[in-house]
Amino acid sequence: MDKQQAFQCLEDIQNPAALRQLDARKLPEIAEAIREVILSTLNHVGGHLGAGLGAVELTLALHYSFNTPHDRIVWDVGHQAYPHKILTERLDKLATIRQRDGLAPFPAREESIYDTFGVGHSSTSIGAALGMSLAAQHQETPRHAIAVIGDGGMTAGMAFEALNHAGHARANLIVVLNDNNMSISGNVGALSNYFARIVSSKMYAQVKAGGKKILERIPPVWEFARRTESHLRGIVLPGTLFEELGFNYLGPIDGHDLPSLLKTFDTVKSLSGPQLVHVITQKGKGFAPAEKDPIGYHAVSKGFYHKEAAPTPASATPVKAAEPKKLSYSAVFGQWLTYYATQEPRLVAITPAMCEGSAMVEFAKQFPERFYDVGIAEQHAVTVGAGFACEGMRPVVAIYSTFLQRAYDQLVHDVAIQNLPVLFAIDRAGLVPDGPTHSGNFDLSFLRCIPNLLIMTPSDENECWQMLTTGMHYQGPACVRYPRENGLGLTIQKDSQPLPLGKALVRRKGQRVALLAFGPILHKALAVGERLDATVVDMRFVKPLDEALILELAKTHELIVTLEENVVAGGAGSAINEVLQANHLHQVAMLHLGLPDYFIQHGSLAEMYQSCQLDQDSIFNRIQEKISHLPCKAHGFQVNSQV
Ligand SMILES: Cc1ncc(C[n+]2csc(CCOP(=O)(O)OP(=O)(O)O)c2C)c(N)n1
Repeated sequence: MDKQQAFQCLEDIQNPAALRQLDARKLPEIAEAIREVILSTLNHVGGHLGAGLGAVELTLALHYSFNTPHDRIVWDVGHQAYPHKILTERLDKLATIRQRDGLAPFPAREESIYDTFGVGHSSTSIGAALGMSLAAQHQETPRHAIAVIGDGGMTAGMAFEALNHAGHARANLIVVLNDNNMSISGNVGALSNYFARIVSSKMYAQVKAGGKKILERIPPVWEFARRTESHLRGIVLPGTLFEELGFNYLGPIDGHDLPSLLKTFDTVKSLSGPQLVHVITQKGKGFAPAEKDPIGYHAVSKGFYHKEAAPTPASATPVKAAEPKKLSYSAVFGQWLTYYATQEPRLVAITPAMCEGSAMVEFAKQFPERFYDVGIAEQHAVTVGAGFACEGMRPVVAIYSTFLQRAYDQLVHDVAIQNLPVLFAIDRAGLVPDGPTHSGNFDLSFLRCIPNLLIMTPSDENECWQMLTTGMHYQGPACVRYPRENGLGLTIQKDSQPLPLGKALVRRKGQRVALLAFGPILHKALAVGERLDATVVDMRFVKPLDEALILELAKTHELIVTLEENVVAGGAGSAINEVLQANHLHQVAMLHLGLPDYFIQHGSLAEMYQSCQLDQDSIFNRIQEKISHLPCKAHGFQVNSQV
């Protein structure tokens, strides 16, 4: 089926009600069309691929069997919801996904009545669907609530907290465990092994049923099989774990076999109490490269699939001068980790299921015994790090800013109160194109109020390296927070010494206005500083602050501007204001530039900065505007229009 045929096939099925009018025998053709639409669209715009391809039949079967949107389907994480968006009135908008004013990357309640719960972070679906089920009970509204959760999502404590509650409440809740044996990396942990054993024992049972007659004619083999059977029974009965938690277990079933799925969902609809349907799928199903490399095709950039592009003859390829390679901050962290592990034998590295995203693949390869992927379990990642630190090890917890939100109490209670030397490498700080669910906008505000923390904001990759080293040398908890972006292409000074704690760096001396920048926003400040002839400072430390320098600048300048990619509320700029107020320096004017008090929707980074006036021109204009309100404005500021 080509792209045009695929779109034609789906145009008549704009919503699940229309889908439910069709003969079930038509569903495989629709599945093929959905895959073609996803592949061709993502080839133009990029996005999450593998999980959606793996959930096509499951999505079709759910919308076909249940009366959506009256029945509530809650997707976990939401990166697998592209087929769902296609089937729920958004086929024509799929090409806008993840773009400004386009479809959100994940289900979003404001986008569609079919998106019952906003997601992006994993392992929320069971709890949310349980709430919906209990609400239906209160409201005396008969409806099904269905949580669809991956085997990766199931590794989080939250998922088990919800199972525990549902089993106890005897709620009418259906949990569909979409088991593809993958998180972003291969799924890890004892639970993942348990799922695999369920599947293999079921397969064994099927082989046994079909092959018993043949096997009986070969006694030694049958004897072996019989013994294996009793052994398997001893270690795993399908679904025991869930049944012990009060769920009725159904499965495992082939998640690409539509008749099986439909039959199972029809059965499950008539049952009351908590139900768990275990569905086996293949991530990337239907697209061979993604089936083979599910990690590489978890998410794709545009142009990943060259079916439509004319092949370029090798001789016609223009020879480009090699550009200096700009490493991402994540890559710098990954290199630092591998380098530093050779110097510090006590170093261990922990990731909550983000080995690739946090650039730890090389470390994991070189130091497998010092690498811990703990599954999607941010809270545990922090606490297990604290345990390591208690015993004199030097744990590094690599975690995205947005996911650290989950582990706040662990950070305070397990690490900071005990002043344990855990180094936090906080990635994806600030805005990211996925929008509010994944942006790391709050960490400076929620970190700086915790006693004992050292908090550093590198403005380039060299500083990032140095700060990681500084954090490793520090005898307490330390945080280095850096963005998703690339650095400047600098050569890294690998043998650099730890930085003096709490010392900022004056990068430009100017007059009257001082720009105090935290993190890579420094480079916008430097450009604006040139135009205004302002002093520009790379603050480096949010905690401890360079108080002496701040006080001096406040005494010698008329306006202090703070810049950070964090919400203004309670952020690093507020910290500077606190210092000034505590020292009775009221005469200096202040302007805090940072992220606003609303969520910034997905889009390109440039668009996101513009929308909240954190692009370079807006920064300049906002400072100019502030200057125009200063009491001494009559003196006039020299603005260098050439820069
Ligand atoms: C709290 C949280 N931590 C980490 C992530 C990053 N993340 C996105 S998808 C994913 C893997 C999910 O695996 P699974 O639930 O099995 O879904 P699959 O992709 O296999 O369908 C991870 C770790 C996240 N979204 N939320």
